[in-house]
Amino acid sequence: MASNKKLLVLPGDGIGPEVMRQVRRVVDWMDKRRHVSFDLQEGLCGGAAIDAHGTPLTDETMADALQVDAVLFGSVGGPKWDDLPFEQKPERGLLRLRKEMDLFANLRPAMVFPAMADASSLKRELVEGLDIMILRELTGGVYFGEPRGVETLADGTKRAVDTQVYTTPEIERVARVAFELARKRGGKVHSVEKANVMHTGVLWRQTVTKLHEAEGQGIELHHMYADNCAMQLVRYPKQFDVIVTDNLFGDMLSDCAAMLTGSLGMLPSASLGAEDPTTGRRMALYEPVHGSAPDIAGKDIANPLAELLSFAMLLRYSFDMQEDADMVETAITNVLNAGFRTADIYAPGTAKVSTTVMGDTLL
Ligand code: GGG
Repeated sequence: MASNKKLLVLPGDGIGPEVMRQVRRVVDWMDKRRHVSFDLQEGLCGGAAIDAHGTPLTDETMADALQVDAVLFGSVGGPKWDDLPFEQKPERGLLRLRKEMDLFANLRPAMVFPAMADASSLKRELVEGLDIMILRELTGGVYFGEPRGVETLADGTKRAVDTQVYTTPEIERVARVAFELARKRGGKVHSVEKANVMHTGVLWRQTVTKLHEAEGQGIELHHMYADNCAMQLVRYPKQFDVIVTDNLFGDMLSDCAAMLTGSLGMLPSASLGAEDPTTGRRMALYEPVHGSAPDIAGKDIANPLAELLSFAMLLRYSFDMQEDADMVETAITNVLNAGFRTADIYAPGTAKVSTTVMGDTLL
């Protein structure tokens, strides 16, 4: 029977295909046991696409991504492609997807599972029950700003330039998502920038303040410098509910928050575009926060939970399958409660298992 749930799976490089395999097993399980099927196609992105087609993302795969209901992504990159020119590197495939799908809102929840409080880099009492949402602006800022590049000056010196650019509409639309999220959560937003030293930071702060006055009724808004936010995350993380910040600071602060949850291998993400006012359709890509981890690729030791949690977010946000999303998250809670751990979250007294066995146990 044809499914109306069109899904494009892009496992990517390194540990991407290994962790994605465990999601595919859950998809098969759902098909057999819950009679939920997806119109699923798999494609290449990153180094895998460079090897097969000479480009990190073909136009065909880009077109597929634009017409499906959701993309489930793995990870890209690796030393094999380090020497390629910058614009041809594996990461450009992912950045092109984000830009052309206009996925400006990257939701990165950092949640501490009950059984994982002792795996955190902080003391149990500081992280027990922690639930933070980091909202990273994903299609602007220094990752995309022009001019950018490297030039060689007359004296042979090299000069590299990246440009941080933000406009008021770009800031407004992500801040609006932050307020919407906070309204459904703890009602608090920390807007994070460097208004003391960056023009984009000043504009960010002014724009968020103005939007808050107009649309942020009932939301407690705080402004914080990014360096202070990094410190506060490791000092007293429970002060945060929603953190909204730019592309670069969001990348760094969410890795920092990952260690509060025990491992980067535990952090999922959802990248969402704007909702089409007539169809209600919204472009979406889901991926673990972690990269391709080439040092452990092919060893069957990677943690598949961030990819599985990303799949649960996909079920929740793109397919409104709340019960199935709950089921995946509950299964993850249960395997952790039962003491199963991949190497990155292993602690004495727990059972160290491979990627595949973590998938077996979850099923
Ligand atoms: N699953 C995340 C991933 O593969 N990251 C590699 C990458 O391209 N990172 C750049 C970024 O996230 O900004």
